[in-house]
Amino acid sequence: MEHWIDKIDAADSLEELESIRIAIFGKKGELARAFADMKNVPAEEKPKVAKELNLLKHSLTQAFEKRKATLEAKALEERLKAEALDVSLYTPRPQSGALHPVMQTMDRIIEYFTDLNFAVETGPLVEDEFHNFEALNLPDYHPARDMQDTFYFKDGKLLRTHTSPVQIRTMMEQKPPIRMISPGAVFRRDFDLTHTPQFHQVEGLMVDRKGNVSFANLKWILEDFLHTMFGEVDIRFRPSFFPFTEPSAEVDISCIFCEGKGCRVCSHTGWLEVLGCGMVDPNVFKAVGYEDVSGYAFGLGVERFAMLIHKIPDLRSLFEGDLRLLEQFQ
Ligand code: 2NL
Repeated sequence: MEHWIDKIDAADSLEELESIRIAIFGKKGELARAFADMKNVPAEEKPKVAKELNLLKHSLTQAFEKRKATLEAKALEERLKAEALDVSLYTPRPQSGALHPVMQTMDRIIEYFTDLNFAVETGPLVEDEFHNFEALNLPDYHPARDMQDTFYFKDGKLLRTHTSPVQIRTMMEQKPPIRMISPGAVFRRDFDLTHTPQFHQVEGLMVDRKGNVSFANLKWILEDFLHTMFGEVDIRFRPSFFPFTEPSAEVDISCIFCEGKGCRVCSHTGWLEVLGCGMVDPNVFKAVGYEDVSGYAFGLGVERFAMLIHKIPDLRSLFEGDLRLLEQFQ
């Protein structure tokens, strides 16, 4: 029966070894038969034959375990080889697009107001003087028109200098109450370190029956909005002037770069101007045919918000399309 040891050693696979195991060690296997044959061995030889059989069983078991370990190691090695990953293999990185940081900021601003049931309205980029200026209490002789250097077309049309004409159109189409924002691109003939000819605004407008919309309502929503956007900052309202609001205010937050101590970004004032607002001027309501109403309005520049939120020091980096900047906003 020693030839079984050779068979075990020659087994090429775990499957083959298993069938050999059954043939030797199984219930009807060689060993079982040999032990059963013991009954035919003369009594005086039994101890000797039994001892030999036990020794044989022992060496077969050892040979089997050894071969099994070898085959298992081989199988593992083959599996590892088959499943191995070549980590040095070049694979191009998947390119995933993302919204530009200015549009991400725009979306956050819009989300704040839509959560409060403000409608989102849009309008044409090419406007006329009525919707962009006259209806906003800016007659053509008004010096305030100089505040906004306008791109004019030959036919007298113009690129809108703010999104206010969207509010004018909305008020002319809908009856009060109005609760809306107008996000979008605006254009001014202004190009230097801190200005680009195209930028983005979000303006807001709330109109209801006279007495139902107050400056206190305006203060509450802008303070809540700015805390949502900038976290725990101090906020102050400064008296200001816009032709389309009376009274008017500009709103500052405590400088998020120096926490109000004074630095280059805030010109050592400790404050950053972030938006303009006021109560809608009665002349605007007259122009759109509204009577016995009151309302508040506000406007902000999205690029400025994006730069402050992400602490981007240079306006130009927003428009160069440099992937090293953009990839940081994925
Ligand atoms: C700023 C200031 C402002 C408005 C925009 C507005 C619109 C209508 C009527 C009255 Cl239809 N007001 N818009 C009001 C106050 C300020 O923007 O600094 N924007 C960047």
